[in-house]
Amino acid sequence: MGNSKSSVLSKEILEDLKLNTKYSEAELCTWYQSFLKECPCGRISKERFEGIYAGFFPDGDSTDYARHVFRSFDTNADGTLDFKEYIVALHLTSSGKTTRKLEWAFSLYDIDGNGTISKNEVHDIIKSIFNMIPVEDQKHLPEEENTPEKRANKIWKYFGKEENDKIKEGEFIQGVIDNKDILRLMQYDKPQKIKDKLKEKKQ
Ligand SMILES: [Ca+2]
Ligand SMILES: [Ca+2]
Repeated sequence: MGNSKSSVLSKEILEDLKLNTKYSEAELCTWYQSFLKECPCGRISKERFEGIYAGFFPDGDSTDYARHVFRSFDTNADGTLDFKEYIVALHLTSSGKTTRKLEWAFSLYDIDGNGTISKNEVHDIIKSIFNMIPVEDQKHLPEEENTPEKRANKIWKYFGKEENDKIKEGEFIQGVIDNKDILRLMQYDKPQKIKDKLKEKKQ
C-alpha cells in the first residue's frame, strides 16, 4: 500500500523532462520502471553512485571523481540523485548539446559552487581524474602533462590567467570552444586512447 504513487512518473516531472531532453514519454516511462527496479526507493545514494563508477574503472581509483560528478548532478544538493537528476545526467553525457555539456563541465569544476573556477579547483578535479588512470598508463603520458600540477598550469595558461585569477562560466565555455586542447586536458582519456596517440606520434 502507498507504493502506487511512486511507481508512476508524475505528470510534472514527465513534462519537465520532455521539455529539457530529447527523450519521448514512452522512453522516459520505460526508464523510470527500470530505474525503480534498480533503486526501489527512487533515489541513488552517493555510495551507490561511487560503486557504479568503480565498476567502470576497475584499475584506477574513481572515488574522488565520482564524488565530484555526483555533486554536479545533485542539483538540489540533498545527497541523492532522484529520477529527474539521473535522466538529466544521462542526457547531458550522451546526447546533450555542446553548450549544455560545457555548462555541466563548468559546474563540475566549480567545486564550491560560487560561480567561478579557481586554479585550485582545476587542480583538484584533474587530480581526481589522474587517480582513475592506472599507474602503468600514467608513465605513457606526455612529459609536459604527466602530473595534475602540470596540467592545471597548462590549462591556466591557455586561459591567459594569473595564479589567483578566476574563470567565469561564459569565459570558460568560450575558451573551451576556441581551444580543443583545453577540453582534452580537462577530460578523462582512456588509457588505450593515450597509447594509440603515442603510437601515431612515433610513426
Ligand atoms: Ca538530489
Ligand atoms: Ca568556485
